[in-house]
Amino acid sequence: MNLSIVEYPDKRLREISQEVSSFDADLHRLLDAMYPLMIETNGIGLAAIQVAHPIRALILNIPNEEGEQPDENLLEIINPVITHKEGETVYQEGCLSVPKFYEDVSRYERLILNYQDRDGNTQTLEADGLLSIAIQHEMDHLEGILFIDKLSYSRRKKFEKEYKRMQKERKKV
Ligand code: QAP
Ligand code: CO
Repeated sequence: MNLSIVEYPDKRLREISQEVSSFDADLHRLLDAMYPLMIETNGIGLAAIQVAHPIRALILNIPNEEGEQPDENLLEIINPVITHKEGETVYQEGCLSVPKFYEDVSRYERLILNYQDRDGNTQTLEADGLLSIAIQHEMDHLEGILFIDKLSYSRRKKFEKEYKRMQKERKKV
């Protein structure tokens, strides 16, 4: 499966992702192809819609203290629902679909998540720290929401200007 990252301002990032109902070989093939792409592109999280598959599936691999992402730390999250959330935390986020731009975003600090794994089994996860932030960032993708949508009006304006300038530079090469 040949996947590539859909980048802002591509309208496909604005679709609402659909619930997964078949936990079949097609789903497994997609997840299996997303993982190496995420690692190659230095990502820690990737939603299926970012590779043009608008389904409620996402993967995460949060680096450990050594900055490594061993395969056994891969999380595959299907049809996630947040059942509890608390606190507030601010983190400088980025996104593979918004390359080379980072800005502070406010999120819940802690959450409890219900989701399904690749075989359709129900799982529960308690998350805080970067994992909690990443889950919320990736779940926003399922609703067509990007982290830049959460910026203040003035920061968003600054982003649009910088991003357009950067895209012009990228077209030259
Ligand atoms: C979402 O983001 C996230 O601009 C995952 O040039 C972000 O993996 C979760 C990336 C912050 C938690 C905190 C971005 C790679 C990767 C770039 C990513 C880039 C290369 C972003
Ligand atoms: Co993202």
